[in-house]
Amino acid sequence: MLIKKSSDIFSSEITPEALWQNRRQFLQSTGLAMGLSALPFKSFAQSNITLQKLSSVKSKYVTMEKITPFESATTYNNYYEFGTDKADPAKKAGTLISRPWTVTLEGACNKPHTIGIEELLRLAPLEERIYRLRCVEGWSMVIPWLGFSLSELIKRAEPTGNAKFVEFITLADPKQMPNLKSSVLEWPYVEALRMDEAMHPLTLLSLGSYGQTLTNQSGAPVRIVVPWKYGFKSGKSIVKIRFVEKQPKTSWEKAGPSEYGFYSNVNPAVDHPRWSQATERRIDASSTGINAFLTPKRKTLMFNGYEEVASLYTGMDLRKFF
Ligand SMILES: Nc1nc2c(c(=O)[nH]1)N[C@H]1C(S)=C(S)[C@@H](COP(=O)(O)O)O[C@H]1N2
Ligand SMILES: [Mo]
Repeated sequence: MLIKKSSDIFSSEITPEALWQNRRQFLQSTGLAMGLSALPFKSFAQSNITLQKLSSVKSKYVTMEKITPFESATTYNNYYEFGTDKADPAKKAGTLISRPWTVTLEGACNKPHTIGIEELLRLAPLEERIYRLRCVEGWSMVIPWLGFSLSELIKRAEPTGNAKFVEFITLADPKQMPNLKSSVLEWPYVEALRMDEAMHPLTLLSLGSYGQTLTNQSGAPVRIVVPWKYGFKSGKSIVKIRFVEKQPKTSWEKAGPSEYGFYSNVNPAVDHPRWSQATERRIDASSTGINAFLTPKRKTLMFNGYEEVASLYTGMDLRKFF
């Protein structure tokens, strides 16, 4: 069924056991069939490894919708550091060095620190969360992420009362990223959330997808996923998380302040100045490239269907704070 009542597809539903088991079998048959404990993480540098064995928690954050094929989700990407064409990241992100990797937490917090990727992978049980991702351009996907709530990491830094916003700074290394020579955006790619948005349990720190570590084009080795906001709020390849008092300017706000607001909540009632946001096209195997324009449109849902976040915006005019 293409059109469902929005209440049918909320992410808070639990996948029926049978479907979940099928997914497990599928995941176990993909990737490397080896226990993670058998090898240290260092030996996995650059290759995608199965994270299945670390994924012990059955998440309540799943949607029943058809999962976007891995092939589509990893060949139709936005990662402007590697080029602005949807096919560029898959072709060019092979030069990204995702190990060793550290994430530094700094700014308005009692415990600023740097954490390595191996420690990050073990910070909290990895959950498989199946989220819709809605790009501001009008396409969407359904992706099985692996990760845990960003709040787990934020708590460790003990943000102070001055930490009103959280800034996410991503990797910007011209040696690894060919398109940093272009000025399409200001580098590094910077995104930010209000503190309560960053602490919301839906906000995910993702370390994998499709049962394995993130592919480079998907934002290896660690990215943010904020499912109720347009995709550009979900920064890839995060190196720094900074707690700040003032609302930061993000790369997209700097590039087009009238088009890309700080909040960027998915909202079918507030159009982008140049196009409607009322509908979207779901990307799948037959809908990439030129075929994307032949895929039937579906209605975009308020907050991308994640209505549990509505209380974060009580009393705010979401036309003004778009
Ligand atoms: N560092 C960085 N993060 C980024 C982007 C980018 O260009 N650079 N593009 C954003 C946009 S516009 C979207 S829609 C999502 C796309 O994620 P996906 O390619 O994994 O679907 O990543 C976001 N994160
Ligand atoms: Mo996007």
